[in-house]
Amino acid sequence: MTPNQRTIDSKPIPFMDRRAAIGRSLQYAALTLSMPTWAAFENQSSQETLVPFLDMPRTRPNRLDWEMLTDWITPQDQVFNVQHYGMPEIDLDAFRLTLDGLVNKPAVLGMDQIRSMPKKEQLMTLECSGNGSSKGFMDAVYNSRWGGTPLAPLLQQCQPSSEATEVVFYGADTKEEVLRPGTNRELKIEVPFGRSMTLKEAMALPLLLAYERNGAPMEHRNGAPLRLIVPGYYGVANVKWLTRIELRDRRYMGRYMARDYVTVRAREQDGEIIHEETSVGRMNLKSIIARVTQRPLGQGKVALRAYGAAWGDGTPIERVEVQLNDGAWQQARWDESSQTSPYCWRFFWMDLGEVGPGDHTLISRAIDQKGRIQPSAEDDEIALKKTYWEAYAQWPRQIRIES
Ligand SMILES: Nc1nc2c(c(=O)[nH]1)N[C@H]1C(S)=C(S)[C@@H](COP(=O)(O)O)O[C@H]1N2
Ligand SMILES: [Mo]
Repeated sequence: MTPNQRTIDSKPIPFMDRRAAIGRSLQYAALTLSMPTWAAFENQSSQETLVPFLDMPRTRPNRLDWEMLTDWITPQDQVFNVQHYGMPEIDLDAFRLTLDGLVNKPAVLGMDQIRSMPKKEQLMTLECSGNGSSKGFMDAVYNSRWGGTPLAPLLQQCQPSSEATEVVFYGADTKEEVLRPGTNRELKIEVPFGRSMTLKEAMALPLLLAYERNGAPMEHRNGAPLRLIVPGYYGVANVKWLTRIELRDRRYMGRYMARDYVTVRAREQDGEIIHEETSVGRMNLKSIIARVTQRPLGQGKVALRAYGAAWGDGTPIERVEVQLNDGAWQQARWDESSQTSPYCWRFFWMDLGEVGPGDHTLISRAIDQKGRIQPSAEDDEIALKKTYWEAYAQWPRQIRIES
């Protein structure tokens, strides 16, 4: 396996101890002048310096660097990758997309044909549903302008038969899966990575067959030559190296639809605990504080400011609130430099006023137009969730102001 073929690393990343964090704050102090700015902050002060988080893992290549976040569209060198079956080798000349199954007009399309179809751009924040499940896995999210052709008209051209209810998307990456391992019913099957949705959903969502990211040809690691883009859904639905779209009349139960990326939640009903298992699909409302800065006020006091991002399933986010220590929730301001698009994150910022030396905790929560509030780790919605997928709880950030 080459380093590129590694799937996400589930081992915890070593965390900085206190001394290292202080060392880092000194290192940042020296970097003051080059600290990135978010364009909209009219009143951003040149005296602002970064207050490093005490619990932030080291920045890794090809991952989002929250504290240095500047761009609304994530630069390619901060884009993470997940591929459960490794990266497939693809012969670009021989590459074809097949649309078959319960359609009256199956199609086999080369990339030239796909590129000659009507082009559309779709802005979308893509997040792995495991992102936020631990301190070591907080950086698997990125925002892009995807370019490609909409799927719905193409499906229509293939004339789905009246029995078709399900659309399955397969990647070129395959692996041997073992069912009922270690039993006398053990079964080994070679399967492609696959995900599905109902035909109704596939026609209603603005799905895109994408071949560009940010106006440039998409990179192989992001799914080139062709990937599915599913606005409002977690990363797993966005099948890379898309080679086949199959229509059928029964549910697809592949590993990443039905056995893995399954969320288990407990719920009490009539005094009994019921466990619900659902396939990871639509994204949840989420926000995070990305960066905290301080500005000296004299006599050991500083003024704190927090910057962050909020995103969800496409429902407009009404507001983000920030809490300092055990204080009241205060409404943050939107960063007007970042665009607004329903399927993308929005950047926010908030002045938190004056604080003294010591440790402080900052938390953010998003609230959407349906009235949903991003839950805390203690709320049943999260506390009774048994699996780590869909990690959208409020995330407390710890900082230390040195005396
Ligand atoms: N073909 C294929 N597509 C895939 C996967 C995969 O393993 N194979 N992983 C999915 C998961 S779990 C995530 S989070 C996203 C990551 O997309 P990226 O590598 O472009 O960041 O790809 C999705 N698409
Ligand atoms: Mo993922």
